[in-house]
Amino acid sequence: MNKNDAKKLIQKLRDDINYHNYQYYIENNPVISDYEYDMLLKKLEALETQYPDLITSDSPTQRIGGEPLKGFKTVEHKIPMLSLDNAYSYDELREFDERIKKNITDVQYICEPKIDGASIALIYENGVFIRGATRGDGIKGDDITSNLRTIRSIPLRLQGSDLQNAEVRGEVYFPISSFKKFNKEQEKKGEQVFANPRNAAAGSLRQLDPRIVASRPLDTFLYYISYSEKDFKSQEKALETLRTAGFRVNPLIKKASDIEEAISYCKTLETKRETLDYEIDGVVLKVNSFAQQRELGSTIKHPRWAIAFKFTAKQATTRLKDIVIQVGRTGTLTPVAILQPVQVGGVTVSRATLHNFDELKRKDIRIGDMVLVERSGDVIPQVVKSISEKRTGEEKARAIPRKCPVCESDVIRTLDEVAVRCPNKQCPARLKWRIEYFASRDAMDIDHLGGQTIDKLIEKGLVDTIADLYSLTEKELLTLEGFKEKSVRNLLDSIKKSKQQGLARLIYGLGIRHVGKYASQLLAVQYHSIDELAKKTAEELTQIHGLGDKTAEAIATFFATEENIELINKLKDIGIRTKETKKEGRLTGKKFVFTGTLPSMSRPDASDLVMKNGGMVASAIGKDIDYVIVGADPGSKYEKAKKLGLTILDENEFKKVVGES
Ligand code: 0OX
Repeated sequence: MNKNDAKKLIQKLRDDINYHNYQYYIENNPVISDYEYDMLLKKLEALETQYPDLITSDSPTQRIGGEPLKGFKTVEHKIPMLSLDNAYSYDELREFDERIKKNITDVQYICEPKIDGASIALIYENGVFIRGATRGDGIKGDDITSNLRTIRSIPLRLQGSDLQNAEVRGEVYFPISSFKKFNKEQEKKGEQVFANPRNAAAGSLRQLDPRIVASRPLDTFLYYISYSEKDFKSQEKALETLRTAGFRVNPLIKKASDIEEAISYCKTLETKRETLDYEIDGVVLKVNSFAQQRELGSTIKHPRWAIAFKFTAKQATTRLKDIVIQVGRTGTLTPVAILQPVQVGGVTVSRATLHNFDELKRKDIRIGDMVLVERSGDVIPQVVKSISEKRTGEEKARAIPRKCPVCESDVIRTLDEVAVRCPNKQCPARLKWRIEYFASRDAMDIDHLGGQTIDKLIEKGLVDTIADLYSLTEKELLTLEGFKEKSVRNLLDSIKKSKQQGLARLIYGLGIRHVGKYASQLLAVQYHSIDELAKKTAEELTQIHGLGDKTAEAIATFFATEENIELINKLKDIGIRTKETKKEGRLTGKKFVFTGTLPSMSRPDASDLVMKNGGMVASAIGKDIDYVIVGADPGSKYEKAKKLGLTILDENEFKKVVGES
């Protein structure tokens, strides 16, 4: 191919890739597979390697890469980034409206979810992204261009001609669903965990190595054109322009014709808050007309034409009364804060996680401290920081325990791990977790076997292993405090019933590291019996599509351990179902995800129905999911499914698909 042809082809490939990028990241409507997309990108990369002088900064190949920086340059914003005035009640919004109406009549508002992320300003020249900065102090910010380039929803070249030379503003955020996973992994690697998605977004943008930023799932919403050659009449038009230029604009933004309508919007949005996959901390109301905005002008701090209505805070301060040590299923010791109970965003919080001892030391949190507590998304409450100004000198630091608080074994702490562990496999704390896990809803689903009952069983020495549950007698159970004939009967019945739960649930209930609900089903479908599974080497296990190396390794290790084999043999003797007849059904090969409460079915029943027909139930949304079944109050999975354009069904439609209606 001569250079001229290469140039043409390069242009065509870039246009195609930009189009598909837009379909995927902005429209949530991919029209080609990931594989096809990767092939286009590979082809472009090959051509650019052959003709390096044809590489331009707006090429889709230029998102990742770039060497780590030594530090960020400080840059001045074209127009100062003002902050927003706040309102904490609907009456304050009405006062804001009154102030506006002193000067102008007939005002309409644009209501925007207030994204709780990191603010950014992006500059485009001749339609090409040339610089991006943090808000900083509003006048000057950090030049974080190479980090922002890695975010797929930020176009490197704009569509259309409206914003050729412009500065636009918006928010970078860390999706809540990815945040939880991300924090867990950071914790495992011994790296910094973030208190909330906002800190994770801001912290990511401060990374000096753009490749690290590229590996994080950051996303954006844009909401403001701070400078452009073309004039727009209103915020509504500006948002439309941003959208057509290729930016992501929040789909929940609405126009209100008066302040009462805007207030209803705030109320509705607050009820939706928990269902979104991004954090919002309020609503931004903006006077729609730009002529009116100009008339109102700004103070040195805030525009007079906008206000932020703040939702109930999800943070509160309270006294940290104690730090107790919790021993987990794998023996990991975790410090947990016991708090003076406090309301955080409408929920009473009396315990909060402190993650691990490194975090505890890093944040210098002491018993007796006043602390800032936060609840974000649906993650467990956490202690953000201690308020050191309030210290009296009486506060006490919590040292890393040398002994397990439950069984008093000496703890171990390996160099590469942040975790402190109790090495005693027979530690009652571990046994409790193991039984709880085995009995849980997605595993053997044993009703009436809660944490307190398990504690009592262990205390009395009635169970040493999971298998012992099945030999419990009426007489023994009657010796437990609070147990009467009826409660004993109920418990024995549900233990008996669990024998027939089936292979997938059994594998899951064994609590093998890295083996979740989905992997358990894959294994059950593949091997049909626990004995077959136990024979497999890690290498053989990795052959199963969808099973990772770490998981395969963990399974092989589990079955290479004598006491586990003993347990399996006991379970077989008891008559627990450890074999599965091969299931071929109308749902063979189909993957389902459930979110929200179904009107007439329990989650385990619905899952069983899928598995009975040869299908599988996954817990996380991904592109390979065939059906997403949505009930009342769905979680962030619903948003994600919509974003990926997956098939979404309600209970009735689900029943039709499984052939039960
Ligand atoms: C947000 C948000 C922040 C631009 C002009 C006045 C304030 N966090 O979602 N700021 C603004 O507007 C700025 N809008 C928003 N939606």
